[in-house]
Amino acid sequence: MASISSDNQHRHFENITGEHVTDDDKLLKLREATYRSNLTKLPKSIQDYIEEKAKICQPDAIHICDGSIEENRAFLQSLQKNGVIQKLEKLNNCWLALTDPKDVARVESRTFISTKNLLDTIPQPQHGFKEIDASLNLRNLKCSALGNWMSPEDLEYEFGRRFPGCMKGRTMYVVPYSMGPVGGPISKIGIELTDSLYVVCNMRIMTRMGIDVFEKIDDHGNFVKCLHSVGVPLPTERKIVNNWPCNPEMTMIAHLPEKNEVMSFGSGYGGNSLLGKKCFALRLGSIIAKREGWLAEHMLILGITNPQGVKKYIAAAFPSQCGKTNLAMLTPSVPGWKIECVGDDIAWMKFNERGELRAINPENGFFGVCPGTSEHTNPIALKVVQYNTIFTNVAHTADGKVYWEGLDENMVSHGEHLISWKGKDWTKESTEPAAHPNSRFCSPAEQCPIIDPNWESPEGVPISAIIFGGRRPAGVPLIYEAFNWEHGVFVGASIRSEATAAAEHKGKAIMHDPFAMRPFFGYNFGDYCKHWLSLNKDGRKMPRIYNVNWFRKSNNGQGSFLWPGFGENIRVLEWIFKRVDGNESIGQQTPFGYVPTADSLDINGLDLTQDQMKELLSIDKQFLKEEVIEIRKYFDEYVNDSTPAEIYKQIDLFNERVDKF
Ligand code: GTP
Ligand code: SPV
Ligand code: MN
Repeated sequence: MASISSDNQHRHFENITGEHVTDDDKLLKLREATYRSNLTKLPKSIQDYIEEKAKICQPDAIHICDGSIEENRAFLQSLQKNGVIQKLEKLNNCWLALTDPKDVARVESRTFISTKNLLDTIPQPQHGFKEIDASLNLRNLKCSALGNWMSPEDLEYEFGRRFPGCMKGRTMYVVPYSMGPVGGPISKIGIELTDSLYVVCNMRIMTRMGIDVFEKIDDHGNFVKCLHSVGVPLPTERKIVNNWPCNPEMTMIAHLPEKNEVMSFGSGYGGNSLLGKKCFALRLGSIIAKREGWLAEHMLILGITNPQGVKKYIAAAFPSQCGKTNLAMLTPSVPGWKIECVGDDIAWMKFNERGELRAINPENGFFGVCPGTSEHTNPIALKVVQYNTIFTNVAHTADGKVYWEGLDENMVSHGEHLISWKGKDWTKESTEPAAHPNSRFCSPAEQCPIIDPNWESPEGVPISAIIFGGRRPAGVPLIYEAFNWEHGVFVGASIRSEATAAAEHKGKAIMHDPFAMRPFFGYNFGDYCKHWLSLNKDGRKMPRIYNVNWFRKSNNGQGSFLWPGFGENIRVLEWIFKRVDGNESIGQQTPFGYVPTADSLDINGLDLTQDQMKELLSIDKQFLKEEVIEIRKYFDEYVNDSTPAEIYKQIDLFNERVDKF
């Protein structure tokens, strides 16, 4: 293999102090090679992949990205020149992209896995598959409540009517990247071929992108192959809105686990196009993890230190837009406690030879929800987004600041000139939101002022507790602890949560979202439960499992949030910390699990009455009865024959506890 390496430490992000950065000669020479797209200097397996796909997609040019600051500057300038992004003058090296309003979120209905056997991917639903929606343009797609499947033959057909010639008139960018620290024992490599420069610039923030990745690639192709196109070859008859080419009618996000490949067409947004994230790190990741005996999960990872200086790490899975980034960056309201952030969306976790569960954050940045982020809710995130950030679909001020719902109502009352995500003047009388509900910031993790000192530790941090949760306006208490591992797996498997704007779902229906992974399972959910259950082995320190609900509302779900949330969530983490330390006296048994005994949650200084606290922890027999029925029905109907016996045992035990309650 030709040597393309960089053993020197070069800066990855712009230095806000403006310090001048120089590179050494060796690196400059490597860059020259990549700028000239010198394919023959790349590992053979990559050359073959690029040539194979370039032959089909027929780009005008191929650019092999080196990941340098200089290259990134040139890319941003080009995006600016072409009207894809605009500079936010009041921030430091920050940019705003406004998309075609048809391309604003993940499209779950067009996302699927293609394997030879359907059952490898999804369970057979008891009442058969849903009717296929012809407007999807996805032949014979099998859609279930737990993911979608297509046969390799049908995928070949769908690939054939999308990708040939799809990059005509455009450049194919080759993005080499690592999920996890480059070369780490848990890390994995991907190559994304894309015709979107916006995607390249976001991938550079979200992953470790750069030529040093090439060094880790062997001739057998030990990398995940990711192909992405916005699906608008040039010249085009299509009306391109906001200089954001996309092809919503033909969008598809396909995964081929048997070939370690992802093929994404038609969308430039978030999880549809930044293929290292959901496609690789979760869907393909969960398959690799099962095969190799570890876990790839939709989880944040945080470090928590008590006033005595004792530190633990916790992982937490909440569905999209349910509070992971906020919890990962929490500013404690209780003095003496400290939170440090390892990751805000994805965890790869593996038991080591000492039986400890070790977790890494495979990402390199945050792709965070903007609306609701403020000095009060998440002051840390606000610091992170001050520089080197790409915002998408937020509102802005005429003088180059950002704005979104919840950020700072003074900006509205002081009469700042606001421009909505749709590019229109916006005032508080406007009937549409200023920022899209799924508008996002994309920022480097290293900029987080509370980033954990071990966040890039290749072997990961030790996890003492796993938290599940979701948006449950009624019935589910603020916090409870599972009785044991098997019960904890059942708790994860029965997560339900209100729909959010992270995907195309409309309204606020309570959806099942097991393990917060429903849109991200790479394989049959029944097998996924079996895999989790199989992890409990002698000699392993199994983390305790919890469930939280920050979103309970008064008046049986009809009123306003009962719990203040955000920085006050430290009070719940404190209870968990003490339980993990073996303080059994602060928990009492209920049908859900152990909930805090009266007064064991510190609510000192909170504007919360005893009655409200009672309501937050209250448990209603009628609600429980309906919950048991709903969960059993869900497994019967959608997991069907794939349901492990242990899950039915847990449902029966839950039912018995409810009967006795
Ligand atoms: P994804 O990036 O889509 O996976 O979302 P996420 O799980 O990281 O959610 P995030 O932390 O971005 O929060 C989503 C929304 O929920 C934001 O509008 C937050 O302000 C709001 N939110 C987060 N934590 C809390 C909380 O403790 N209480 C309340 N009431 N709202 C919260
Ligand atoms: C999510 O939806 O869980 C996200 C945003 O984190 S996206 O990257 O679009 O998947
Ligand atoms: Mn997420």
